[in-house]
Amino acid sequence: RVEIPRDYNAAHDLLARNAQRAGKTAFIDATSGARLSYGELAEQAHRFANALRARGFAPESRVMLAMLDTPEWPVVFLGCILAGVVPIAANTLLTAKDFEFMLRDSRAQGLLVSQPLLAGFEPWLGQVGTLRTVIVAGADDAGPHPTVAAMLREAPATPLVADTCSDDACFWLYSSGSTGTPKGTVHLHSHLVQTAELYGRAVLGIRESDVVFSAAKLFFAYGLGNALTFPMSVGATTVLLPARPTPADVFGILRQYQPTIFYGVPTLYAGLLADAARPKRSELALRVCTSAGEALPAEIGRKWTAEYGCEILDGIGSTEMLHIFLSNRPGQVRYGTTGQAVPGYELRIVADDGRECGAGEIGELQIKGPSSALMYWNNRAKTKATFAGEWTKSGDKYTRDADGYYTYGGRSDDMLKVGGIYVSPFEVEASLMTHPAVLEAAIIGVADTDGLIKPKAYVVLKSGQAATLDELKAHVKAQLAPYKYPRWIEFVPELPKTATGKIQRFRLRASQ
Ligand code: 3SK
Repeated sequence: RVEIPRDYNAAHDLLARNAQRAGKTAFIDATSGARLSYGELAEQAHRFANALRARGFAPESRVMLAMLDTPEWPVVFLGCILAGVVPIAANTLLTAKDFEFMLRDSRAQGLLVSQPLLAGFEPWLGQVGTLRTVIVAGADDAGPHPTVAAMLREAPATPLVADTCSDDACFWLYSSGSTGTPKGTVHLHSHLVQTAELYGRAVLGIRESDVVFSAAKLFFAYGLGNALTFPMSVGATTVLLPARPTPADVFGILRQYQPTIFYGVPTLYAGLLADAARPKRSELALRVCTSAGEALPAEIGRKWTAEYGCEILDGIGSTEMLHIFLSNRPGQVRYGTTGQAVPGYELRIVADDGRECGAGEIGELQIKGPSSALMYWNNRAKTKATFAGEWTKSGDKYTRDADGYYTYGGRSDDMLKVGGIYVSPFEVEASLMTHPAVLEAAIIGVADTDGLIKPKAYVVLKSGQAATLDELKAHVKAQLAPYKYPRWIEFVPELPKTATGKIQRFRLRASQ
């Protein structure tokens, strides 16, 4: 456990750690090639903090970020925290409906949105009464809206650090809910640096000379640690990519910028290994790779190590715990397992009757550690169900062997993880059922040929109605975030149900 002083501001700490590295590159935009040094980052973050104050954003007010990964992202995130304003990093892949919900739920007074995303927000933003200011990133002029660039020009660089303490709310992330309703997960000032020290430094061994690239975006807890907290905690350099990474993008970055740490997800590793134009080992500088989001199939890990001579440290974290608490370690990797507890976190596996499981027995993984979120905003029932005193329930089933290695055994609920992102079956089912030909639908996760989970739909059509598979897929794609649509659809005469009418998804899973 890392000791953090009572009077503490997380952004100030991360910037102060690099005060002697003013000339060193902190962030590189892989698309434009633009670089931001640690000195520029500190100056711009303070300017942005002053600009927020000048516009009336008081400490503890909230601002939502719907921003692409560019060097402006850390400037505004850290600037908010310096000002005591609480940034809410939101998934830019979500729909207008999701954003409207999150803005109303959080009562954010400001929205920071990247110029290319603005058009999707404008038609409905006026209806969110609590939102006072929309600030546009990645633009010099955004018509009626102020821009980050103009705010930085106009505000002084005078150091501004709000009077915060280590237990104050620092930032939020929205975690996907099992009903499809996102939950505002409140993290404290002490949490960023805890994850950097316990996982970034102690497991990854991140150091000043590292160059890092994360396929997971900064708005994910995984990406935030990978690409902002960990590199800033030691003065390393981060390459950012605004777009969703294709294998060609990733290999382009690995070749051009020579990252030493690459943070991926299993689906992407499978895509990279299948890329006929993949580089040779000698063209890259990788020393360690990580995987999270969903269990890494052992075969993908073995193939990657054989090809690139570098291990993938498969681990698991959560939005609630902020980063990885269970992971393989360099030199001790056992593919097919999620590794061992990250020192600083305690793990236990609990059976359905509340008993702690012994070796080899399956149960729910629970975590105790210093980065556990304070609560879900405005959601007492779900807060109580997840944060049980010092222990946080993961909703994941695990077994532990006699050596302390943990193996994933599925979810405790019906949620699936697709490409590392939670998908609620209820949300996809509800979307399918808005199609005029669909009577009922059930979604389960099914492994593709690489062993990676994707949504599969079982659909009951209304009597006398017809629909094609492509039509139903397109219907869901038009309503939900793109990764949520069912890759396979099977028409069935009826769904298996309990006596009280609940869909028995476990019976559909067993029929696979
Ligand atoms: O999905 C994960 O395993 C994960 C890892 C780090 C941080 C957050 C998450 C959800």
